[in-house]
Amino acid sequence: MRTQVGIVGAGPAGLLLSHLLALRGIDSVLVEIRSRDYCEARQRAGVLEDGSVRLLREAGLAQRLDRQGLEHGGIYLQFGGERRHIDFRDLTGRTVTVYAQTEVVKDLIARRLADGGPEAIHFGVTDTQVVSLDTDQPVLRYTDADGSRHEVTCDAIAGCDGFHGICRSAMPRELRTTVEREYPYAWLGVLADVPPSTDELIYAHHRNGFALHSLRSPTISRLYLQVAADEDIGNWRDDRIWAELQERFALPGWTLRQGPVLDKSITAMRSFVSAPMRYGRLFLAGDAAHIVPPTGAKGLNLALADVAVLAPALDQLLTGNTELADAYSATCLERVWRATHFSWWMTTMLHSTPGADGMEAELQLAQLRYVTTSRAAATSLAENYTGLPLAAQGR
Ligand code: RFL
Ligand code: PHB
Repeated sequence: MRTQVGIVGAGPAGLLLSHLLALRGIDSVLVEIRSRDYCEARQRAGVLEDGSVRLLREAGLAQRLDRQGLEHGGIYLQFGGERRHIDFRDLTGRTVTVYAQTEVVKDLIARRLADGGPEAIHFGVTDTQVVSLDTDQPVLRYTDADGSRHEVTCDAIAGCDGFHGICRSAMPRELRTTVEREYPYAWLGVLADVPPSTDELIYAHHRNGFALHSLRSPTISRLYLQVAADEDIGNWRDDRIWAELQERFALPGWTLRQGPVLDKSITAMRSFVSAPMRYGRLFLAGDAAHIVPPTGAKGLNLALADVAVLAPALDQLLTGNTELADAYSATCLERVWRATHFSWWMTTMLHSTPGADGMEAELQLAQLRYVTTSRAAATSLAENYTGLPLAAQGR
């Protein structure tokens, strides 16, 4: 078999890349180890930057997003018994949109299958391999859901297979640099069948630990609690989760509505960057190359931004011009490191570090007071949260 671009992984990065390439008349084969149902149900991110929304709109993918996405003009930061608003619209003229990653993935899968037919995405594959990466005919191998082995000769391969994928480690170890930090806490995420108790997201700093009130729709809330890094989900019955959320969000005159818990899980917190994002004809995009802690709501947005740079670079590469492909890694890494810094900054400002001394606690409060009272400091948060201007993305 032959295709122009082999794509490993049907997460947001791989799916959007396959669509952007199709818009340019470029063929791709997309392979995914999980089932379609699994990909569509996986609970993850919820906030799209202004630039991500525009990217999806320009790619003709925003019909449902424009109807169901909830535009938010700011966030609340809560600490020391007060809840203060950061007004993104006023500070930057930009907003973010709450639209779950599950919905982005559903829209992308539906569109690829409608445009490319059932062969556009191969779900449920096993034993994915990428080889001959330093030649101009790299090869993608996989076993399909019926057990047949396939070998696809490509012009380029995109490794969009997430943090636990196989593509990153297919690059020679001595040519890769990885920088990593694990945080001494995790997030317990809860999906609850109850209307949100807030009009915009609440990021709460509390002595018991951080809490976040987000949402999925006018009837579904998404809530997070900081828990120990090695926490066992079995220790968190629903009534304990609600009691802890009530305590961390407590504010006179405000009530947190409770409802049935639909889903709960624990996510580790880490920062990770592997560079460069290219080896020969293999290009990494999204979580395959970098991970940020979720406090800055950046992971999904970075994945989309990478492939917005990759699609034109591959288009040019296929015509024999390597200029954009040669610049791909550096272009993406500039945005990745900005987001890595912002996500680290939000994370360390808002969480309680186990064993921290009184100095650290006071420094966090001083920073929170500053960012909610200085227009300059608030603008810095707002422009990072809503996303870098598209010009810095190389588009
Ligand atoms: P994805 O979404 O992980 O998709 C990668 C896809 O590749 C498949 N795959 C393979 N396919 C074929 N062959 C192989 N050998 C393969 N190995 C893996 C996987 O099954 C999967 O379908 O990566 P992508 O596209 O780069 O998208 C990135 C985003 O998903 C990610 O950055 C965010 O969701 C991060 N993230 C969160 N971000 C937020 O902003 N807020 C959150 O609340 C939030 N929660 C999360 C998260 C990431 C998580 N992960 C990765 C464990 C919660 C979790 C659990
Ligand atoms: C979410 O809605 O899942 C969400 C929102 C903001 C974050 C992280 C996760 O910072």
